[in-house]
Amino acid sequence: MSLSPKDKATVKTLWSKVSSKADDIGADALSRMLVVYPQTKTYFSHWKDLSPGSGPVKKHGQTVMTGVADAVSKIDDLSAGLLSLSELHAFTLRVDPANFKILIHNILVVMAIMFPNEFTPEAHVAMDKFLAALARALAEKYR
Ligand code: HNI
Repeated sequence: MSLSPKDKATVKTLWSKVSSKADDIGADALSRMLVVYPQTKTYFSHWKDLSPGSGPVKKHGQTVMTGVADAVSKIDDLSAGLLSLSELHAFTLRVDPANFKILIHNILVVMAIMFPNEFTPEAHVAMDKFLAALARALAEKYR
């Protein structure tokens, strides 16, 4: 499941094509997560409006995608690169790591919808591997 040098190059190429729309990807992915997997709403009960495309959903979608962009730049060592973000989610936010898989699934779905031409089978498998590695790195501090 680890990323080959070719997978890494493919992720970087796909990211370079989609990153200008990162805010939109984040907003839609987070919107879908909250609708399709409503159990995830518990972490955001302090928001006034959790409906798709609301202000806080857009803002946090942006925040999450900043984390994804950061992870792309640290693709060679995600465990070290995402250490403090993992600690934040584990110890401070106490997010159940099962939810990482849910969010990355939604990010993948939205990329496929928004970039059907760029989302080739090869790009799909590389991005899927990368997001799974990102989720594993985020879950690292839970043990
Ligand atoms: Ni997550 C805050 C990145 C998954 C709940 N999250 C952040 C921040 C980043 C981030 C970046 C801001 C950190 C800071 O303030 O220093 N989160 C990511 C990434 C993923 C992810 C890259 C996986 C792709 N987070 C999740 C999931 C949940 C989640 C799956 C819950 C379902 N995150 C939160 C919460 C906060 C948060 C809650 C604090 C937000 C707030 O404003 O209260």
